[in-house]
Amino acid sequence: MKLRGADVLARTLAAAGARHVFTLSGNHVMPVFDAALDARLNLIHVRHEAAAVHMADAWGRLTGEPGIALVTGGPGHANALGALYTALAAQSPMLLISGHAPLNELGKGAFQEMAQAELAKPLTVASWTAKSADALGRDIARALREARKGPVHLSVPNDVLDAMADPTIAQVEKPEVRTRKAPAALAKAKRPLVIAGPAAMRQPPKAKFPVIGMESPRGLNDPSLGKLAEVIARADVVLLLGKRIDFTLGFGKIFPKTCRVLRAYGDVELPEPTASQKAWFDEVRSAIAYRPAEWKEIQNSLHPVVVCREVQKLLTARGAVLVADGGEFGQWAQACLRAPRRVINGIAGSIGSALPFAAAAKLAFPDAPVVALLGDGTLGFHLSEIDTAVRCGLPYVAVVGNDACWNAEYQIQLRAYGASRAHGLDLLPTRYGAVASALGAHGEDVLEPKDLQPALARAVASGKPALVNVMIERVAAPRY
Ligand SMILES: Cc1ncc(C[n+]2csc(CCOP(=O)(O)OP(=O)(O)O)c2C)c(N)n1
Ligand SMILES: [Mg+2]
Repeated sequence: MKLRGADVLARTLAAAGARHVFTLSGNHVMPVFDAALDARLNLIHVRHEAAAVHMADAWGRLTGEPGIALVTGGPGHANALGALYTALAAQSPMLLISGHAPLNELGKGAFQEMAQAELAKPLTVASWTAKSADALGRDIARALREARKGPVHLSVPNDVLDAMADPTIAQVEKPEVRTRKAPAALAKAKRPLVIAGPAAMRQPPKAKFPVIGMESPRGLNDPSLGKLAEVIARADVVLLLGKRIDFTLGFGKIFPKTCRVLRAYGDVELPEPTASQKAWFDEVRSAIAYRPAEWKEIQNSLHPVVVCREVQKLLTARGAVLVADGGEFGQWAQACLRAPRRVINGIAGSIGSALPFAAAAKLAFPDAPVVALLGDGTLGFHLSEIDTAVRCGLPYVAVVGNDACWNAEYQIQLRAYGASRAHGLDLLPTRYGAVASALGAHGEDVLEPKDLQPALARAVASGKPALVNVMIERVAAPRY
């Protein structure tokens, strides 16, 4: 018995372990919606295609299993593309499947015809168009294998989805993990450092070496890395683990001239640290942990430090997930908050992903608290995803630092052009808590410091997706 291409696609995904598909419907992919029923794939239907990609991205980063996004052809695909940039920079395991005009109409002005695979190419580690129903299962299996390195795109023409196909379901074999020994220079170094790219950071080698993750476009000025710059300036050997020398490392200029910079990819076995290396690692850890002592004195205000102090109490539970995104407030969140799991917008420096990230995190870890912090400008990108969270029952807590401003850019104006030339970056002091309530979530608007803690407590207790909009002080991101 033959199966439709769409059934082969859905069953190959399911056989590889996929359970959820983040999607926005459209003519081209309706055969896959139909096939998802028998393949027992759960559809999470979003409000914008970029949100589906962000969710697949967060799912991939948090679970290690490729997140699956499914969108329609042409404009649906185009809407999804921007979000791939964030996933690419984060080396996220994920697959974007886009519907596509039928092969037999290409070049004739087909409905929503577009050079989709070409458009997605620079945003992915692999991107192509399926050519036949019989090969579709193998296409999906290959896509899932390639997706271990980063986002992959596959366009699936409508006629390929509808054609009858060989029913053999391609298996996606688990990769063989080969562990290599770290370069010998590392064991002999006096002041070694291991700096990891995003993927290596998520699976750091088990070792007593501190592995420093670089996942901020601010590089050494990433406020979650404290005074790391001071210890890097003294390192004698640096091992870059799955990390290229790019702008985040000042194109190599951040390392002292005498420092040896080595590179490794994949699973690396780090040496047992010597006694003197252990003492050095203590210095490294305390440099990273550095935060200005004055912060403790900030009280009785809605300064971001005060907001984070209250939010930290929600993140102590086992497996708690911190999501941080967007602007100066996002930088405060990264500086102040610690959690067992963290997903941030990352090296791409693209704002807007927080609510989709939080929804995917809650789906991945239903029993763990998920708290997202984001600016008010950032919130606007995917505000309607609150509806998705309500509909799908994904009770995260989003804390919006509302300074009625695109403050990160406003701060650039202040620094570069002066206060008299700061313009164009105001937002309104909108009561986003009320907006969230209207969308069926739990909403809070916090205007006074005394209301913050009770509002957060009610948000958690509501058991619903919750948004706590805090009218914060407009301050620049932390610098040490
Ligand atoms: C997709 C995208 N568009 C624009 C920017 C530029 N940008 C970075 S931060 C920022 C302001 C964010 O404002 P908000 O979310 O309110 O945070 P705030 O800085 O006010 O705390 C902007 C516009 C970006 N990084 N990514
Ligand atoms: Mg703002």
